[in-house]
Amino acid sequence: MRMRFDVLTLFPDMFSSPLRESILGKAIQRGLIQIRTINIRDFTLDKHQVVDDAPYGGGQGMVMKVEPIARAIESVKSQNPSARIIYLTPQGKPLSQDLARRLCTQPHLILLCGRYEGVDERVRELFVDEEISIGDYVLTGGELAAMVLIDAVSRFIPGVLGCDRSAEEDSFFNSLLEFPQYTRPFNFRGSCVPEVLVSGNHSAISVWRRKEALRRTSLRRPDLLAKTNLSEEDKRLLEEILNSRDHC
Ligand code: 4FV
Repeated sequence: MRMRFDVLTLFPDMFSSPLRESILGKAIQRGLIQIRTINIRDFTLDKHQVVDDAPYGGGQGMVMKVEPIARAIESVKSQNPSARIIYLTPQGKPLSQDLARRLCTQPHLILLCGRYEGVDERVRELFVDEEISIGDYVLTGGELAAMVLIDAVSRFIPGVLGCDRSAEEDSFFNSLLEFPQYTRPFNFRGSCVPEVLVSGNHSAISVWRRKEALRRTSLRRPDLLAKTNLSEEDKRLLEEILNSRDHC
């Protein structure tokens, strides 16, 4: 399984270093993922290479013109008509672990990065297959959102996380937040690692980890807990947590 990401952007150099480091960098070297940047400005026909214009109806800011984007998309689609076009925008569906896992089944994604006030509406109507948001805030451009998506999706490609690790064990896998992690030293300025973690009792360790994941999720993201199908054991652990909290 390997994936190809074609990124349509006005700032291709933004992608040079972030994706070349560490795990993603190795995955690129090993050919598990391919990332190609395409400069939308290269698809203008006028000598000033204009890519944006004032919004019809007036208002602040500029809008990205449809023609250069259309030519850029058609040039990529001419090589692979089945490529799926994703537009990164705050108006898109929220990126999640489940959505990242689903996107990982697509061999070829075209990621469209907006700038200014965004793209002309006809880009959405005529070309975009899916709109995705990385969060309810406004960025200066879709490039960082595209990098976040590439990172989250690539982790599901077998081999990217290294032989023994799979994204299936992560936070949100069973839509709970991760349990606390510790490593040496055992005692740091008087703060010690929970005894159970050095007990060697693996069933006690997994119960402790499940309980701490439930505790953290119920405290920080009760919305996630509502979406989790809790086992009887989970409900018992949550009871303990709530009772212990009452007694705090
Ligand atoms: C964004 C987000 C985002 C909006 C205006 C680019 C900016 C500018 N993309 N998730 N949040 N995009 O803020 O994906 O064109």
